[in-house]
Amino acid sequence: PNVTRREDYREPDWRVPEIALDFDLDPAATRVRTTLWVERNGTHDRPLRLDGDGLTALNVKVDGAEATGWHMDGPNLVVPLAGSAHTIETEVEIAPERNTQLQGLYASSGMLCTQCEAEGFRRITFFPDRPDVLSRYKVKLTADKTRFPVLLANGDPIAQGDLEGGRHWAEWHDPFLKPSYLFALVAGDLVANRGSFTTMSGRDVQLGIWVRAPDLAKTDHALAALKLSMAWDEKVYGREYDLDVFNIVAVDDFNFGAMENKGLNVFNSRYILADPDTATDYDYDAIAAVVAHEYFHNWSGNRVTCRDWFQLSLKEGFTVFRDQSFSADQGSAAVKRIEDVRGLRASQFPEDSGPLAHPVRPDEYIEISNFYTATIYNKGAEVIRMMATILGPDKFRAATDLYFDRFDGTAATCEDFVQCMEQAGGMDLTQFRRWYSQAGTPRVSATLAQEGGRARLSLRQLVPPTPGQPVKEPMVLPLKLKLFGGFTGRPMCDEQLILLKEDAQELVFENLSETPVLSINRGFSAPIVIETNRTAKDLAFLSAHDDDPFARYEAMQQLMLDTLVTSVTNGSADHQPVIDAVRNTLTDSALDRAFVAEAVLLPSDSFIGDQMALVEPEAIFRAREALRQDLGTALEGEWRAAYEGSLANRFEYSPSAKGARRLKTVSLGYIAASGAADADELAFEQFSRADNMTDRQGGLTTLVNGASPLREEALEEFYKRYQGNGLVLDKWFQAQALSAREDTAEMVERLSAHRDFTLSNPNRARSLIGAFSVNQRAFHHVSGRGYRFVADQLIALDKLNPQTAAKLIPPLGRWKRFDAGRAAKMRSELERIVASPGLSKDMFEQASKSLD
Ligand code: HT7
Ligand code: ZN
Repeated sequence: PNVTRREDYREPDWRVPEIALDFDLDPAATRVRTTLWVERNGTHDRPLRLDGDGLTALNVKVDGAEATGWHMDGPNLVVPLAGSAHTIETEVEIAPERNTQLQGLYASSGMLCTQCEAEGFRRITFFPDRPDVLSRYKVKLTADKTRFPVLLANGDPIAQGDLEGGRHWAEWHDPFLKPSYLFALVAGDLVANRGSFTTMSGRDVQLGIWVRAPDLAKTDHALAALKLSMAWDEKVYGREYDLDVFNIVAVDDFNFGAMENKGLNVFNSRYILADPDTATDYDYDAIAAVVAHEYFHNWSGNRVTCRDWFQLSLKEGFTVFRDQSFSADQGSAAVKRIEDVRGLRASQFPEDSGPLAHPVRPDEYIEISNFYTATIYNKGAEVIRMMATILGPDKFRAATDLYFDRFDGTAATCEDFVQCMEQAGGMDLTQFRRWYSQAGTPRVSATLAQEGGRARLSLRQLVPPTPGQPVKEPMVLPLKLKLFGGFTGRPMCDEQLILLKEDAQELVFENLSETPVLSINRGFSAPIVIETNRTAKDLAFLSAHDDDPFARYEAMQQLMLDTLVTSVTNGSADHQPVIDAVRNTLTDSALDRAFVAEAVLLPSDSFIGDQMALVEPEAIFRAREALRQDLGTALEGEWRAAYEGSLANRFEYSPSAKGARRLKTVSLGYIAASGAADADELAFEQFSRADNMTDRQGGLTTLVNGASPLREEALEEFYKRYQGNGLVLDKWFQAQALSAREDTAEMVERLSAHRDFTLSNPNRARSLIGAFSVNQRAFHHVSGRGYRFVADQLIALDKLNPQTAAKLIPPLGRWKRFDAGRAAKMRSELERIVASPGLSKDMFEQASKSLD
């Protein structure tokens, strides 16, 4: 397969300032008539090349006359042109109902919708399908009025009318220049939850959340989140919405979370639909975050888009940073930061240390869809966050204003963004740019040594080699730090921001009156791994006294991790320091319940494995269970008190009620781990009496990890209650795939034959296959059955939906971290995948790179 390289970027040969699309919609055969107004870009004699994917040109006209000189070059249409400006008309026929890839125009639960990012527009019509070709779109949609009473596209509605034979039409114009990946249409039998928003300059915007009629009652939360997002972007970034309408449509079959098409966002229904009976607090938060993310793209992505796909993090990293800041402002900023860092460590750190590691601005790809990664999104967001930290809030805002003003209506680069930061920040970010070009998570060692009243902090950084990048230059690492008196617990200095730029740097602190304890990388100011010479006592001290909540959480995590790693390595460890520290946090009534729930949770099996040169899944599982059991037993009274103290009367979605529910289920987990005789009944009672999905799921997952007969009863009851609800059934599959039981691999295999399991719905495929493959103990079952099962499923899924299949490859690619027996089995499954007949380029790229 072809490799696309960043260094090969060239401006487009032809611009397309205007396009008119005429769709005659039908699930079996949709006609697409396209008119392009094209202009030669510069002086050259190259023909017009229009990308296509699976299209047959039924008709090609140039300047109104039937054209003869055109030809196909593989999937693409090539039209020789003599002058500098022409109109080109093409006609194709496509079959949305046969589109299982969910790219281009496809059918989902009776509606027709599109997904064009990154290269799906070429599956709809011939076009220079690249993000630096910006056009003004006019779209006409015609369809059967009974099946598709609602016809939506980007921009503002212009006109509509009825036709003979039960058909009708609608026309939409989008006045803003946009690339083809932001094109969208939706046709379906839909209803809207409508709202309105008055922008800061006083314009009224009509809002609509479109769903199928039975789901209408589940759209209030998404609509409220949209209004909050619109107000937040005005207040925090000075960015106002620009069209008269903003529509969101929920669809059941979707490869990703959502899509920011101009004025017509299309969402995976799991990020829209919520009511207390079917959505967890996690779902509610995710809905608000994704609604905000897609809305924020209107500026960071749509008004200013990307020049080429290597610049993807320009819009994605920045927009994730924006949605993280938005969510932090809605509730507890500390808990949000903990959740984001946990997510980064669970998905991006492993990517950065494995065979698929790539820079935030990659240098090459085979299939761009494989680069919608945690590195582009989440590490990209950390890179923006570091620039915001270095510049400070006022200069950062001045820099983003400059960026939006300077590049509005254009396709920009990461370099353009950094230059705005430099100009408004009045600083040189030459070395900082390495965050865009070097892959790998930097490792920093921080050693504090005391000599009388003076302490010396020695810092060293190392950026590990990654595929294609054996040698690295030092990065700029913004580290927030502070010292605390180990005796009095008092801060010994104000928080400092230091920039670690060299391989090694030293800092000296004078006039110290007591032994200092180091608090470093506070707020996770740099996305790095940090090793310190802090003792268990220091960590326990910080977990109780640090005045930065993140650092407090981090100290507890490090204490737990050190204990667990010792236990895996030596067969046992002293659990007492962890027990004491957890007791301290759990009984500190001044702390927010949501924070407590995060702080007392043990690191996951996978994260423990990530700390070890050789991952031993069973030993890790045993060590973690032993610590869980000891914590459960030693603190049983405290867990019960926390459990009872968190029993809310009625469901309410508020930060404090969410915190209480979270702590309740965490406490339930520890009570179960203690082996208490009534634990199963307690879990079942929580499960069956719950008035909300968070509590119900908490009870269910606790039972699913165990062996009580109530386990089956709860699973059956849950299944019967939610049989018709796909999103909730996903939770049923996922809970079982994530079970800590010994026989999970076997059960998951059985579930793959369940009548409700299907690979054709991405959410369902991810709920079983995706969840199972991150269940370290089950997936890495020594027999290799987990690897075989996942490979079989992915080979089958690739035939339907290569994008979704390829995204599920990474867990198999971590073979280097495991013993020779497991590594050989993982490799042989990857080899089997690579050798599968008709393999997609998506899967080929992921699986073949994973073998290196
Ligand atoms: N910008 C959107 C990306 C996206 C996507 C990418 C590949 C395949 C399908 C997709 N659906 C949406 C989502 C976002 O970051 O907002
Ligand atoms: Zn995005």
